[in-house]
Amino acid sequence: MVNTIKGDSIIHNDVDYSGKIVTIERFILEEQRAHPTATGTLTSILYDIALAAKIIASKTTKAGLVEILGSTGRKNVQGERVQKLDEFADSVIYRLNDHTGRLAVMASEEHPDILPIPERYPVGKYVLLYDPLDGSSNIDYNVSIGTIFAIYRRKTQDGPGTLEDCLQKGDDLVAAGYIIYGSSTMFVYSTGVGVHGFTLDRSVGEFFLSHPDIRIPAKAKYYSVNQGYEHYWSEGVRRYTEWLQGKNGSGKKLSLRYIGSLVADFHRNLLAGGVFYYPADRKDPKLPHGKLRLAYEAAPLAFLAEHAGGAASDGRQRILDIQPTQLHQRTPLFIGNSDLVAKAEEFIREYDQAE
Ligand code: AHM
Ligand code: MG
Repeated sequence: MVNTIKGDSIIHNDVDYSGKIVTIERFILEEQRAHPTATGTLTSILYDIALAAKIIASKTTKAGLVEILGSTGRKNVQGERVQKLDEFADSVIYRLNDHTGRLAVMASEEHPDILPIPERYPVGKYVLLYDPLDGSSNIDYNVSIGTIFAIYRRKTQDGPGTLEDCLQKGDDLVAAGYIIYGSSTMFVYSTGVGVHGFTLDRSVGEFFLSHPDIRIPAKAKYYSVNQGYEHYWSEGVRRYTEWLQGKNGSGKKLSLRYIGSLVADFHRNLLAGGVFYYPADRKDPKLPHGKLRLAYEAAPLAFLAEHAGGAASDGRQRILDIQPTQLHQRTPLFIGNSDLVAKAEEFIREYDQAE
């Protein structure tokens, strides 16, 4: 490791960090200063999530090691196998946020009910919903996984936060983001003013601004869907897919990329341009409305997509307009470049109206 400091220029591990070195802390603080009425509470929640991300990242890189590999043998609320790393990520996020007096209530994809703040701690004005480790079925195969989070202002006035505080439309989001544990760890978030990405430098344990003001490129490269489920799709989704493939003279000819890890699929399309979709799934009668969860997956990513110039829909309406009625509600999801999402709605309107 080589560290050279000459005047303002810092060379670290042969990387030149000359000029403005923007850590995630500095960036979030500068964003806060732009809002004179801000109290700093949201800033602190974002720091706490960034810290959770570093702790989770340090474990995900050891996922091949015996002590955390494999299943705990228990099932989560969705009836899926819970792996140890999910539980670890879940508890790190909860424990870093339960005592700060910033949150009124939390909810996690891993728990059937809301997660109250313990009585011994003060309650705050924000609500945190999170999917601690999305794509966890990929852990055993060394494929990228991610954390997704959504922050709302509480709706109730005081006392412990309630279910009502957690059931808010995506349009009411104050901030949302994700962490991708991939070939590098990145933290990507928005408070409604642009979408910004930070890359973790493991050697110093800090996130540095690497992708300021991300915009989805106008020319899309990829479509991402589990094509193996094609036989379960509606006519509209099938024809839409053909359109993306350039059949029937659409002129599109997008490449297919599907990791099966939502954060990784979304992240790639955000940077390269494209559309990800997980339509209503008919193979499993328990999942008539798709697999993905509105509160923990679709809404926060929809918020990011829109603030990066893209769009997100359930095929008929904007994801951010959907009023959730249940904590673990599922939704079909079409997310990415606006024109591609609009086209999905068009096909669904034309062919799937009767459903
Ligand atoms: P999870 O929250 O249990 O990890 O499930 C969600 C994941 C997403 O990351 C991904 O987009 C999807 O499931 C993949 O599902 P499939 O294997 O059916 O294609
Ligand atoms: Mg998930």
